Amino acid sequence: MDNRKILVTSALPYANGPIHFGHIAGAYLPADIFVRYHRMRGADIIYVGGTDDHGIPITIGAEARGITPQEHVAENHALIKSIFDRMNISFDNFSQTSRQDPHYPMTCEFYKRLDELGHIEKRAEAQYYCEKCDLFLADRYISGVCPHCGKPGARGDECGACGRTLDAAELKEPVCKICGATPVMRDTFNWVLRLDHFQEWLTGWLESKPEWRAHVLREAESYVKDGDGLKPRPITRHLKWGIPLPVDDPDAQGKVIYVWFDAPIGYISSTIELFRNRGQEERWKEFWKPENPDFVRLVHFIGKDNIFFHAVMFPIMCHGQENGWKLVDTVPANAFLNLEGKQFSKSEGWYIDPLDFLDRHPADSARFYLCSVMPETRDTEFQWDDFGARHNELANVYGNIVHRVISFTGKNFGAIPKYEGEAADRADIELIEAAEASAAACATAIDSFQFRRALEAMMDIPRMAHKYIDTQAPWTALKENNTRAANIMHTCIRLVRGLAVTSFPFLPDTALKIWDMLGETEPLDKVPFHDAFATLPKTGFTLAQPQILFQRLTDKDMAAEKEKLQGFAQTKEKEAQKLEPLKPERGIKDFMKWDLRVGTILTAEAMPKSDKMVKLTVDIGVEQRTVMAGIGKSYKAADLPGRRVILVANLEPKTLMGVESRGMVLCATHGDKPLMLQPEGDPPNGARVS
Ligand code: B3M
Ligand code: ZN
Repeated sequence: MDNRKILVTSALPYANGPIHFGHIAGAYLPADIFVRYHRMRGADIIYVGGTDDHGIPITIGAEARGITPQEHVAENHALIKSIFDRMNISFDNFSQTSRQDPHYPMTCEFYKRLDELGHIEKRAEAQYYCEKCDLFLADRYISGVCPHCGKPGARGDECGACGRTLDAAELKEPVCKICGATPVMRDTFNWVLRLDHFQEWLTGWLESKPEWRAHVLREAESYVKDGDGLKPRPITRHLKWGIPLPVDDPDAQGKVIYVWFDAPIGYISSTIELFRNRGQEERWKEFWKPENPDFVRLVHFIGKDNIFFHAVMFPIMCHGQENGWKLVDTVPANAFLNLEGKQFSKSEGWYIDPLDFLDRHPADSARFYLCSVMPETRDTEFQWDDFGARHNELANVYGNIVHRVISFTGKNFGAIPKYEGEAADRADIELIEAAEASAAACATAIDSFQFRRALEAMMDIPRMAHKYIDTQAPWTALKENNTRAANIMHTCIRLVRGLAVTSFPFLPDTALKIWDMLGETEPLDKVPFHDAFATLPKTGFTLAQPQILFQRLTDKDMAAEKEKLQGFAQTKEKEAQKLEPLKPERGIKDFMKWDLRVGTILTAEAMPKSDKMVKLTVDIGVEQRTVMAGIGKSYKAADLPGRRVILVANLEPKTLMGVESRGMVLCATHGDKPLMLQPEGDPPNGARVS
C-alpha cells in the first residue's frame, strides 16, 4: 500500500450565497468519496476546506443587504456548512478565510517572502474609479460601448457582441456596472506578482504531470504556451474588506491583498486550525512542509473555472518561496453540471435549493445520482426524470437486495446462520470472488479519480447478488436441504455486509443502516475497505424486520419537481418583468421636439382634497411657471421650495383641479412613489436638458 500522507482540499466556496448541486458534484462529492475510501484504507489523510470570505462580490452582496461583510459571510458560512453537513461531506475542518488567526499572518508571510525574493513589484497605473461606489473598478465591473463593433453593453474585459478582448480604458461611454455612474480614470498603485519569473519552471513542472486529466493539463499548459506566456498579475485591490497589504508605504494605504492570493492559503490555515483544535500545534507542517515532498500526496478538488489558480498561480506562490512548501500532485478538476439544459442560476430561479431537496429525498440518493452524472470530462446535466430513474435503480437493485436477503434470512432462520460443511460450494466461492473483484475495480477507479466508473463497479455487487439468489433459489433448498439454504443465506449476508463496506464512501447513511441491521458495531470508516468480503458476518445475531432503504419515486413525483422548478423560474421572470419593457426606438429628431429645462421650485402648495397633487411655481430662467405635479406622496409641500427640477417646458397647458398647469416635472418611479430628477452640479435655471 501507498503509505504517503494524503492532504485533500476542496475549493473554498465564496461566502456570498448558498452552494448548489453543481458545486457539490464538481468539487465536494468526489473529494468526499476519495477521502472516505482512503480513511478506510487506514491512510493518514486529512480533508480541509472553508469559505472564501474576501473579494469585491462579497462587499457588494453585503451592501445590497445593508449589513457588514462580516455579518454577510458569517450567515453564508453557516448556510453553506449546513448544506455540506446534510450531504455528509466529511471535512476534517471547515474554516473561514476571514478568521484572522492564523490566516492573515500566514498570507502576509507568503507575501513578504515572495517580495523579499524579488517576485513582487509595485506599479503605477491609471485605473477606472467610481466615485459613487468609492471603488477602483475591476474590468468586469465596467461596461460601455465597444470600440471595435460599436455595440453598447460591452464588458471592460471583453465585448459579448463581437467577442474581442478589451482593455477597460478603450471602452467608450464607460459606466460603473454596480451603480451606473460614470467612472473616472485615477492614478493608483498596484503590486504585481511576477508570474513571468516562473515561465520556465512551470513549463517543466507541468511536463512532469502527464497523468493529469487531459482537459486540466491542456488548460494549464495554455497559460505558458499561448502568446507571451505567463504575465505579471496584480495581487492588490483598493478595498476596505480583506487582508491589509503588509507593506510599509503610504501608497499601500487602503489596499488589501487580492482574494485569489489569500484564498488558496486558506487550505493551509484550515490545516493549522485543524491541528490546533486537536492540540497538535506543529503537525500541519508534516503535510505542508514535509521533509520530503514525496511523503505527502496533495490533491485539490475544484471546478474547471479554477484551474489557473490551482495549477499555475498557487504552485508558483508555494514554489517561489524556495522553502519547502508542498506542491499539488493532482488537480482533478471537473467540468460543470447544468440543470435541465441551462446553467444553475439562483437569481433566475433555475435552481434546486439543496436543503429543500433534502427535506424530500435522502442525501444518499442525491449523492448516488450526482456521482452517476459527475462531469468528469465534460459538462453534464441534472435532469429530474433521470434523477427519478437512477433513484429507483438504487431502490430496485441495491435497496431491494438488502431487504430481500435480510427479511428472508430473518424469517427462516431468525438469526444470521453459520456456514456449515468442510468445503464451500463452488457457486458461493465464485460469488465472493466476483464481489471482491468488483470492490477492487471500485478501489482502483476511486484512486484514479474515476468516480462514475467506481460507482458502477460498486453497483455490480448487488446485481450479482440478485442473480446468485435467483439461481441458488434458497426457497427450494429450504424444502430439501436446510443446511444448503442456510449456507446460501450466510453467503448472501456476507455479501450484503461487504456491500455496506464498499458502498460507504458513496452512500454513508445507507451503509450505516445496513451495518446496524447486521449487528456490526465497529465504526464503518475504520473497517478496511480491502477486506470488505473477507470478514464473516456476525453469526447468531438476531435479525429484525429490515426497514426499506429507498422509497420508489413515481412519474408524478418527478412531474411535481419539474413544475416546482418551472414555477420558481416563472416567479423570477415575473419579478424581472415588473420593469416595463422598452418602447420601440425613435430618432433623435423626435426627442429634440421636447424642450426640457432646469428649474427651481419657488413655492409649493398641497391641494386640498388630494394627497397627490401639489401646486408649484417653478423658475425656469426665461419665466416663472405654475405647474401641477403629482408628487404629494413623496414630498411634503413645505420641503419643496428651493429644490431643483427638470421641467418639460413645451407641454400643452392643461387644467388640473381648476388650475392651469404649464409643464411637467420629470420623475423616476420607485415602487409607487415618484422621485424628482435633479441636475448634477449647479446649472442655471433655464439650462437646456438634452
Ligand atoms: N472561491 C471560486 C469558487 O468558489 C473560489 C474558489 C477558491 S479556492 C481557493 O469557485
Ligand atoms: Zn459605482
